[in-house]
Order: sequence, then structure tokens, then C-alpha cells
Amino acid sequence: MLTRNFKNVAVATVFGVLSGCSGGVLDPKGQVGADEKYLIILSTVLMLLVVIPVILLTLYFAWKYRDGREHEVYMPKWSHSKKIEIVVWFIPILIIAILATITWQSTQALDPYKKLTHEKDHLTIEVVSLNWKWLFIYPDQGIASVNEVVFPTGVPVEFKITSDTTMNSFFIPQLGSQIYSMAGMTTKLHLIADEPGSFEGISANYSGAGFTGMKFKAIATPAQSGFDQWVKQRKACDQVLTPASYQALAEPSKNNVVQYYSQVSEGLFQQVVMKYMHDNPDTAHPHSMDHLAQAQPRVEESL
Ligand SMILES: [Cu+2]
Repeated sequence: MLTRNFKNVAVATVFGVLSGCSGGVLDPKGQVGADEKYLIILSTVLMLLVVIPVILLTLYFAWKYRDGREHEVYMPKWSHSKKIEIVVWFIPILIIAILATITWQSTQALDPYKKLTHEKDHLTIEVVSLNWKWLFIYPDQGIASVNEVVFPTGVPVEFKITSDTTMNSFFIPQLGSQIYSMAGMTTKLHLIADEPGSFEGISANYSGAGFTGMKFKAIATPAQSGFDQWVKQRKACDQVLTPASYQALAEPSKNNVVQYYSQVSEGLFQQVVMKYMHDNPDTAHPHSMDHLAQAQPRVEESL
């Protein structure tokens, strides 16, 4: 009876702990997220190879050399052990070498700027972080949305990200990789959803009073047709994103509802980026998006 109760409690605990993972980085719904979950688990296990023996040996030595012990050999002149030296040097070096190799390979493989290898073309979505909401512009579809981003399942998405305010961090935990959004710069992130669903999107970088409400839904439609239909619906609404209505949108506001724009004035994203560059003679002339992306140092390098 007692055993069965214990089992129930144990099972409930395990499920309780695991359910805490749903919706986070340990519950990935796309290839990038899945690769990163594997990395997290692999590096944790490698580090536990050191941590667990250290904990066990600490307890063992505390017990072995306890006060009042008998029959231990007393060696006051002891000073060196090849065996111990080998263990304390070789094992950490080996683990660091393995971690370094994995880090090197995975930073190349999971480079957020690198296009995903996929038979389908990338869908481009431009992201602007505002106080305190997210604006998504679909340059090819000519529409925009606030606090909701929609794309088809199984299609790689290229996010081009900037900020019209302080630094934020664009993060959809279940799809993987977060990246900073910064004024006057474009950062890039390539993600894919392998399963349809609605995923939480957040800013992973505190940006002031309305920060807690600065959330968005990332919706992966089951098929391309679902996305096309969503675009069609957005085209039907009557709000238009012009430089003037953008100015109104960019005013600080908290806990924003989802909004849609059926049209977006051409090059708005680029204008937002360039807004912060006018004092720099090197960048004062108009740039094409691609030129801009190439000319900028990458975020990692510039930090
Ligand atoms: Cu130039």
C-alpha cells in the first residue's frame, strides 16, 4: 500500500515537473528549437559527469576521514599521487575539449543569420519592436500586424529585426534562438515551425514600464493555404500603415491588442532603421535593405 502510494506520488511529481516544460525551450516545435534542446541536454549531461562524482566523493571522503575512524593508514609525508593528478587534469580537459568542439560546430550550424536548408523558399517577415508592442511587416504580402505573427508550418521564415526604441530581444522559445532588436540596425533570425500551433512570443530583454504586456502570438498555420487565407482576410480590413499612422502606432502604449493593416507603405522598415543613422555621413544616403544587411557588423561582433 505504502509502495503504491509512493509510486503515485513519484509519477505525479515527474509529470508535474515535466509539465512545467511545456511551452518552453524544452518543448520545441521546430528544427532550430529541437537542435537547441539537444544541445542543452547534451551539455548538461557532460557537466553532470563532473558534478555527480564530485558530490558523491565529497560525501565519501567526509565519511571515510571522519573523526574517530580506525584502521586508516597514517601518511604524514604523503605529497603526490600520479593517479589523482591524472584524474583531476585529464577528465576536465577532455570534457572542455568535447564542449569546445560542440560549441564551435553548433555556433556555425545554428548561426541565426544562416538560411535554413529547406526545399521551400524563406518567407520574409520584418519585425519592429516598439514601446511596448511588436510590429510585423510582410513586405511580399504588403500587410502588417501588431502582436501576432502568422506563417505556414514547414516553411522557413526569415525575420529581419530592428527596434524603434530601446533594445529588445525577439524570442519565440518553442521555435528557438533569441536575437536582439536594436535601433539603427538590422538583425536576422531564421526559424521554422515543424508543427502547427500557437506559440508564445516574448521580449527577453527588459525595456521599461509596459514590458510585461509586450507579448505576441506566433501562429503556424497547418498549411500554406491557411496562411494565404489569413493574408486575404488581412487585405480586407481598412487600416493602412503609412508613415503617419506608423507614428501614431509608435507612441508608447501598454497591453496592446492585436491589430492588422491591409497595406504598408513601401520601405517602412528601412525608414525605421535609417531614422537613427542620419548623423552618420557614411550612412546618410538611402540604402537598399541588402546593402544595409551586408554593411552592418553582426550583432555578436559589435557587442
Ligand atoms: Cu552605402
